[in-house]
Order: sequence, then C-alpha cells, then structure tokens
Amino acid sequence: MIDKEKFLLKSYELGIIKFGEFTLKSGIQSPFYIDLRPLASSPSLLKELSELLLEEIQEPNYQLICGVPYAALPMATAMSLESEIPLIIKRKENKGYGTKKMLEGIFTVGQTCLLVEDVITSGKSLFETIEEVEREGLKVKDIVVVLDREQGGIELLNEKGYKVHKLFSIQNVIDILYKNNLLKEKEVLKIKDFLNGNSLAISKKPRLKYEEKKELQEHPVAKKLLSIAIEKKSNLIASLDVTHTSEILDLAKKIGDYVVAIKLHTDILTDFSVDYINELKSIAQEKNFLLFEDRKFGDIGNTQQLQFELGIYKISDWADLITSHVIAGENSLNVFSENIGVVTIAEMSSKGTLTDVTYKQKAIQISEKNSKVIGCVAQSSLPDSLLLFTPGVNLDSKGDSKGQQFNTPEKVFREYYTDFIIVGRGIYKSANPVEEAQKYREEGWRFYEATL
Ligand code: 6AU
Repeated sequence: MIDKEKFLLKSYELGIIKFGEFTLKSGIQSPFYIDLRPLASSPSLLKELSELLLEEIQEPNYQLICGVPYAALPMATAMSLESEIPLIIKRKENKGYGTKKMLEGIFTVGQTCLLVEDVITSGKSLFETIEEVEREGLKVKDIVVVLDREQGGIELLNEKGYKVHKLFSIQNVIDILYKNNLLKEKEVLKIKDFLNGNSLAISKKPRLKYEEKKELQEHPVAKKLLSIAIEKKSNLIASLDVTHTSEILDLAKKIGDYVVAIKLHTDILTDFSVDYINELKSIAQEKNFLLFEDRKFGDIGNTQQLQFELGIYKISDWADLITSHVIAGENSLNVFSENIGVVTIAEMSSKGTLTDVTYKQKAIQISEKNSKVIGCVAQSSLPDSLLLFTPGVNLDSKGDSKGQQFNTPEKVFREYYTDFIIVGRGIYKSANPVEEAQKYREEGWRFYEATL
C-alpha cells in the first residue's frame, strides 16, 4: 500500500500547490493555487497516484475509464495501464473533421465508465463530461478526484446520484503540510478563513417565469404564445402526426383547450386542402392555440422561400410558427416573414444525432442574432432570450425502434428548464387522447411551477 501522506509530500516538492495571492479564473483572490499537471512529469509519482486512485473505489464496477480533459488525461491513462481497464478519451471540442466524435475509443452502449478529475471546485467540468459520456449511451456511477477544494462540487454531484471518491480534501492537504512544518499557523488560518467564506457551488438559479420571458421577447408570436401559456396554465404543444385531415380536425376540437399550440407535419397528409386549413384556423381561434408547422426547412434561402410560400401548402399563409434548421447558415433564415415565429433546430432528440455541443452552440449564436427566431428545439438549456421547445417527451416509453429517445416532463423541466413540451404519440396514439392531453398539461405545469 502506498502511503498517502508520503505521496502528498513528494508531490508538494514538484510544486503542485503554491501559497500566496492568486487570482482565479472566476476573478476571486485565493491564498493558494493548485495545479496537478506537474505530476505527469514524474512517472513514478504518476504511477503511485494511479494506484491510489484505483484503491479509492472499494467495489469497482466499471468497464471503462475516462479523464476530464486535459489535466486528468495522463492520470486516467496511468490508471488504465495499471488496472488493464480500457481508456476512452473525451475531447474538449469536436475536431471538425474526420469522425467528429466527442468520445474516442472502443466502447459499447450500456457500459459503465469511471470518470477521473484532478481538482474539483464547483463540478462544472465534471457535469459537462458526464453529459457527453451519457449522451453516448454510457453509464456514470463513480467519479474519482485527486483533490477537493471543498467548494460545493461534490455535494451537487452526490445530489444527482453520482458517487464521488476523493483522494484528498484541501483540509487534509493543509493539515499534512502544517504537520510537516511546510505551512505556518498564520497561513493555515488565512486559508481556512478563505475556505469558510468561499463556496462557489453552482447552485441552480431558478428559472424565469413566463411573465418574465414575455418581457424579454420582442416578437409578437413569442408574446402571444407566452400569453396563452399563462392564460391556460399550459406549456403543452401537441404534435398531431396523423395522415388524414379529419383526424387532425377531430383531435384539435377535443384537445384544443389544453394546448398552447398544435404542431403539424402538413406534408404527411394524404388529403390536404385549403378548406381543411381554414377549418383548423377557426378551431385554433376558438380554442386559443397557435398553429406550428414543423417543416424543418434545411436548404439554401432561395429554395426555402419557395417551400415556405408556394407549393400546395402555402405555409406562409397560415402558420404562426415554423421550424427551420440553420444548417445553411444565418442568411437562409431571412426568407421567412416577420409575422411568423421561427423556431430553429439546435439539438435533436434522436440517438446518434449530429447536433453535438459545437453544433448547438453555433445554432444558438445564429438564433440569438436573428429577430425572426423566437427559440430553439433542443434537449438542454438555452440562454434566457430564447424559448426552449423540447420534443421527445413521453410518460410511458423510453424511445422507439427508429432512434427517438423520450424523457419525462419532470426531467425536461427540472434539468433543462424547458419552456414548452412537445408530445406526439403520447397523446395521439393513446386510447384516450383527451385524458392524456390533460395529464401532460397538468404534469408540464406542475414541474414548471416546481422549478420557479
Ligand atoms: O412524441 P413523438 O416522438 O411521437 O413526436 C415528436 C415530434 C415529432 C418529431 O418530428 C418532432 O417532435 N421532433 C422535433 C421537432 C419538433 O422539431 C425535433 C427533434 O429533435 N425530435 C422530434 O421528435 O413530430
């Protein structure tokens, strides 16, 4: 067994902890600074560290090891060599060419991955890594960290059900250094004072109310949608992906009171007509909901304009909201009319979607700049200036055989702070669509209020 104290003292000699006055990334003045990267310059210490970290997990139950980039990469590599458990590598950013994967290495869906982190403060980098790893279908149960700055990160991770094992806390380090005459009492007191007054925990701020969001929105359709939500106490958008106009009209009459909008894929209808659209418009007016055409435009601006205004559907004549990809760049959105709210597709719900973190960030940038865009379809939180529409919501199913992945209303409100849930088969395929629409409306509103 390696002696932890001796290991720490040897590491200290490498300069992994410095005392004095340091400005942290957050702007805070700290009396100490930790940088574990020099450990990689001592192969013998790195090897000892890997053994210590592996010993921390008393009941190992993982098939893969992954280090949070970059500082923990050599540590995770050393642990993999020591334990003969395969390593996977998480990229900090997508390389933009080749396979564009965020996780490199050989793994299969359902495997459990141990995460390794050098220093934990608020846990922000770990949460980002967990999101990427879980998105690839891997499970995260255990996390091992070398040093806990005791500023709230571990508690947040524990709350979410992750088990965090730490080799040292900053208190341990200070005690060991003091005992070995490497720190003076005055310095110890200064550090303890700093630790007591500085909790950087990223406690989640409450979400904005629909009333507050309405203030932030300039677009009349966004304001209208939010007004309907407030009035009806509903954030439910029903996606009626059926193929006959009579079915849509029938469902619209039955569930119209419970929804803020009905989402359509008009190009799947076998009997589209102008009369149908007129009738649907009058139901929408009577029941106070908007018409949301999920056309997902994805072409150059000129073609999108033709698809939007012409053809047999003439979407521009009747839709209140439309969806559009941003794949063709920001100018492709200029063709949509001012009176229609554009919802961009920033992140898709399906397994293996190409809309990774980098894509989503770029889609958000485009959306924030364009006054026609009122929000995005996404599976994670957005800036407050954009409304978040989340499809892939279902109370009874985890997904389908064609790639769709479902979440519950509770998850999308609690974790993403979504604004509107989009429910398709959960309603129109059920034996009693009216009951289900009421149920989704109640659940959606309950969890919206729970996160305020
Ligand atoms: O609840 P479902 O799976 O029966 O229906 C989900 C609806 C479908 C999809 O075309 C749409 O939501 N959708 C979208 C949207 C709204 O743009 C994006 C996405 O990523 N996933 C998704 O399911 O009509």
